[in-house]
Amino acid sequence: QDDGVVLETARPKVKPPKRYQVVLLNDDFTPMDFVVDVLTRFFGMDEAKANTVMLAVHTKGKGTCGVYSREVAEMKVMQVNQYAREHQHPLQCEMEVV
Ligand code: TYC
Repeated sequence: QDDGVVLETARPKVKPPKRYQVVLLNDDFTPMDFVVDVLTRFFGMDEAKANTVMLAVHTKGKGTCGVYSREVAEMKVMQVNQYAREHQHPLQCEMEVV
C-alpha cells in the first residue's frame, strides 16, 4: 500500500541535440537575384524576406538563413553550394553550431 516511499529509476542523461545555423557568405560576384532565388528555393522565404536577408549578407559580410538539426543543416549547405556551382557562382554557404 501507499507508505510514502517514492522509487526513482536511474536513467542516463540525454543531452538535447545541438542546433546549427546555416550561414551565407558575401562575395563580389554572385548576382543579388541569384541569392534571392537561393533563399526562396532552399529556405522557404518569401521574396521580401529573401531580399532583406540578401541585403544584410551583402552589407555585413555574412548572415543566417535558418537554424536546423545537424542533418538538415548539412543537407542545406550541400544543396546551396552545389546549386551555386552548377550556375558558376562563387556563393558560399556554411554551418556553425549555435
Ligand atoms: N555582393 C553581391 C553583389 O553585389 C551580392 C551578394 C549578396 C552575394 C549575398 C553573395 O551571399 C551573398 N552582387
